[in-house]
Amino acid sequence: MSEKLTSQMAIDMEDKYGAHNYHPLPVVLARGEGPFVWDVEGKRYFDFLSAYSAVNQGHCHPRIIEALTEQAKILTLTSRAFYNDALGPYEKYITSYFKYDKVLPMNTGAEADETAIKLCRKWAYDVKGVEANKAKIIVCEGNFHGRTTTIISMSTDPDAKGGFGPYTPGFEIVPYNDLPALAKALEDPNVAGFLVEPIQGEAGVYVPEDGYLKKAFELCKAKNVLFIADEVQTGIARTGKLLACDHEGVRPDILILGKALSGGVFPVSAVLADDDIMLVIKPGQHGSTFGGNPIAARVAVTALQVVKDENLAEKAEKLGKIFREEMAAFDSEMIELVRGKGLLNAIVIKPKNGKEAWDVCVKMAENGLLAKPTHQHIIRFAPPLVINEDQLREALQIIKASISAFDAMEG
Ligand code: IF1
Repeated sequence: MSEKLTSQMAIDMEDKYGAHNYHPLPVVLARGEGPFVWDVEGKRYFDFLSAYSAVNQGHCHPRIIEALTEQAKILTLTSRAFYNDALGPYEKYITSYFKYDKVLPMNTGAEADETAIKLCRKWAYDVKGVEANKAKIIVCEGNFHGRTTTIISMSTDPDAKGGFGPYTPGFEIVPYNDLPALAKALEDPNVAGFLVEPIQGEAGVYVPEDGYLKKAFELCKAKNVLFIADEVQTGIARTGKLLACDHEGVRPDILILGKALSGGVFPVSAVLADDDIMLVIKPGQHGSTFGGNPIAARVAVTALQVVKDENLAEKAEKLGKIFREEMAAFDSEMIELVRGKGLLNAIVIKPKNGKEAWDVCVKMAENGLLAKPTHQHIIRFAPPLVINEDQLREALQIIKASISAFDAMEG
């Protein structure tokens, strides 16, 4: 009988046998259900990271697990060399759900962003008439769109970008939430697209001023430039609307989805666009072994149905307001500000006696709530959208008590 795995044993194994490309909190999880996860010793936590907004529907949602397990018994992967009986119905469902002509199914968020970049460039050459290999895509300072070599080529984060050159050309960087800078960059006739997160997640839940997305969209339209929204993290009801762009009535020319598109049970991402853009990619010009596989197709349909059936966008809107009101009213020397939309929120921590956001996260873990700093002083709070009001208020008590423990310390 092999000995029971303890947290320390699991941590030691990952350290010895796994690449050191992460620095996790010292918590070893073994089970998840709804807004909760349990570690190997059986301790329960509120999950306030949701796998970076991939489990919006809650951990192991029964309907999504059912779709996963049923399809897994029948047909898992055909490749796109052949048709299958799950992809067409999924494509019909998701294009109707988000109101676009077509979808290009991929697996990870980065792959979807890469797909959007290729689609935008090809549209620039075939439709806009940009000279071959001259297409440019505007991105924002503080952007995060994934970890591939091309995507980090447009990053402004030294940790994400440094040491991985040479870089892919064809990207212009402008400050986020800065319309004059965008307008200036759009003067270049070779600009094909503007790729933007409606709220910058990794940058620390950076919410742009009201009207930024709408005006940015209008500036792009005036210059025949594609507005590309990366909703991998902000989409699927996270910010209180189905898409973060919906807060401003913006319909992206290219929409990028991932993470919660599968409810966190399988890698599923998607790029949506209308025919005049999507059809510039011809057979053999793009694809992926697992893209649009039958499991992904069945899981994504169910995950999207759950979002609608359980009114997750409305819940996120209502509970997000409670979260921000409660945290804004909480009097603490360590809280500089609270910001966010729906249930994508963050607090900026003012260090005290050498204690920083990381220490607050360790204390919250001790008290039964998991969250992780993004950058040194910002803690992101993003629970599964299935959390109910009582659970949210219980979680708020844990957050406040954890921070108060540091406030109580003498300076
Ligand atoms: C990690 C960050 C969040 C994303 C947006 C595309 C992708 C992501 C807006 C790529 C992925 C994940 C990646 C994960 C941590 C997490 C993250 F901290 F890295 F930046 F959420 F903010 N667009 N974000 O947020 O999707 O290829 O990962 O499926 O790399 O550590 P992916």
